[in-house]
Amino acid sequence: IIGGLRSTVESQPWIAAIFKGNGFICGGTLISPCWVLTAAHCFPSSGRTKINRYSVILGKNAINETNPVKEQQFNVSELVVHEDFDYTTENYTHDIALLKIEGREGQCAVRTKSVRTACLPPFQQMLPTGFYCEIVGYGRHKKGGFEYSRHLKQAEVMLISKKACQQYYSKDEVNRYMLCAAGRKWGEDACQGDSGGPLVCEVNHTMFLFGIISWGKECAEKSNPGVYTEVTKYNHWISKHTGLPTYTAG
Ligand code: 4AZ
Repeated sequence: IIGGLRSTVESQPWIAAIFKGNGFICGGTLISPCWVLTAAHCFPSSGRTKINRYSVILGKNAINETNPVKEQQFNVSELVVHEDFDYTTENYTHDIALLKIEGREGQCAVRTKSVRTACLPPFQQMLPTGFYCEIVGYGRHKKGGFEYSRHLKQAEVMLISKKACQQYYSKDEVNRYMLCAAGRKWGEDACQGDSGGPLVCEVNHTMFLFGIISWGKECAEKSNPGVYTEVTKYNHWISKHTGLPTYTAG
């Protein structure tokens, strides 16, 4: 995350850190005790990728630090990459994937001060242009830098209309399955390593997952909004694969 502030898992308890072996690969969001929503492009050889190498840690304040009191660690028992995501093109349509998580004793996540779910907004619900939301992640923290943040970060970004976003990019690149957001003066943005993580928006005092950090041209550059998978286009897909209701509030 470029710009913004250092965060804590207590303020973003739905953040998930996804690892392949010992290496951190992507962010994710806990949407129910057993399911993490993330980006399809985190799983290159998609489809039937070997899931036994992946693990998910919830309640993690920093990638290089371990706090057994706050953290909950899981294996991945199912990986569902969207059927229509095509890794071979430069096109990031349907950049969405689900991980079913399973602890050592077969358990799912337990709600604590550092671990809880974000809600799924209703199908096709739209927030107005200019609405402020939060992005969260462990990725690059400096414009032009290569280093990942040592701590969880969050930043405020403003939703941009699809029309405006298609003018910054193009109609081919930004379609109806995506939403765009940018910092107040382009100073806040998601960056490499933040992919898969949440764009959450507060509605009725409840945090809803509206976007999955997906792509963008560079990071925090003027006229290059961040592009997100629009979660409210996928309620039925999520429900079909998880058995969750299409809308989860409270
Ligand atoms: C990435 O490489 C990435 N500025 C994610 C988000 C953005 C750029 C790159 C948006 O994962």
